[in-house]
Amino acid sequence: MEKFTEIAAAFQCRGSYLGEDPYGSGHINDTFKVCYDDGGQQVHYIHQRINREVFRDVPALMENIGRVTRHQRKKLKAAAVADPNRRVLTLVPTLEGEDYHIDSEGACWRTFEFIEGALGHDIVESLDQAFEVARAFGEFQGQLIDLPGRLHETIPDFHHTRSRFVDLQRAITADSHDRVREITDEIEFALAREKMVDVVLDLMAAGEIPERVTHNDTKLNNVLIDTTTGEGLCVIDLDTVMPGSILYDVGDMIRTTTSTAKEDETDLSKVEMDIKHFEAIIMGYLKSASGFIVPFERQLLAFSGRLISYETGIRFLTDFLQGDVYFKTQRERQNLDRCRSQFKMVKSIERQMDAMRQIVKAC
Ligand code: ADP
Ligand code: GN1
Ligand code: MG
Repeated sequence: MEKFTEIAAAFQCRGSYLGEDPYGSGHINDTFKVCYDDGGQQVHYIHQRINREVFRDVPALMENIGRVTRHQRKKLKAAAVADPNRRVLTLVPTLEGEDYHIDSEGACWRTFEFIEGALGHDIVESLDQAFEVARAFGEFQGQLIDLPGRLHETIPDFHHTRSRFVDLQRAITADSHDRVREITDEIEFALAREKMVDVVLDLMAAGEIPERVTHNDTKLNNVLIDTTTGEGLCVIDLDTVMPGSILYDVGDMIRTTTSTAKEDETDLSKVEMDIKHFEAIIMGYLKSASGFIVPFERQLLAFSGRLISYETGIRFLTDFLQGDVYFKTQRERQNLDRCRSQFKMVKSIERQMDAMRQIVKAC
């Protein structure tokens, strides 16, 4: 495609451009796996068009990613691990040495070395995989625990659940697409749970839960799993790495890695929080995080799954009310389906909260 000839020419990629395929299933950016011919050998890169509606300050975003990946690389080098370049993202600079390129239409692009022999999964395949994903995200937090200076907040109030709740209330009042009347059950479900939105925020404000460098988008598919060994190899999708609570990360792992249903599953009988997967996540996470987690954080690990499933559900519901302007959709009412499956997760977690707390205690 013509567009990629322009993008290929902008970055310091090896070889000449052959072709591209849309890649992955992210809801925000546009990702392409691009093939190059390097002296008869095929090499791949990831070219990514950054969503500027969502990420307003691209220089700050890219500065974060540069700082984070350099720090990770330093840690990997110090630990003398095998294959460091498959364990951290590598940004490819533009010909001018910048870490992003603005194309002729004003869109922002960045490029990563493609990590071969590893895949991100949309649905968890095994308990071992759940363990590995959680271990990898915990390891990522551990690598960044001593990152000097504070990162930019690439999306202000990203996991500020109170703000997300207020956004929902505003969308209900505005009802700009005349959708409120068809979703009164979902609205009632959301509003009835207002009490939980301040729990983590209040503890953070009181200094009981520390602010740390967290990933903030710890979906299952944001860890590349080695296709041969099954190891959780590389944490990707670093746009939202910024100050936060580890509970946001653990909560999103629980949301996406304890159910074997799709995020937009319409058969809600399939959407359940599976306690065995939860146990695998907690064990994997604590394998990496036991050295830095504090008691208040540990106490809220089970709750975090309820909170982030709820928060993500109300974000989908808000977007549905606003006419599907934030998350990419492939079909009508997809955001509503996504919301319903998140709320089903909330219910499933609420039913199993005691058992989940027991598991955390036992680990
Ligand atoms: P989004 O923000 O849209 O979720 P991601 O950064 O997660 O974008 O990338 C989308 C998909 O592309 C990922 O799920 C993963 O499968 C793949 N991917 C991203 N970066 C790499 C990489 N450096 N090497 C191999 N695959 C990658
Ligand atoms: C978005 O980009 P992606 O698909 O990894 C969203 C997350 C949501 C997730 C829901 C920047 O993540 O916050 O939890 O969709 N990312 C942003 O699937 O809003
Ligand atoms: Mg992603």
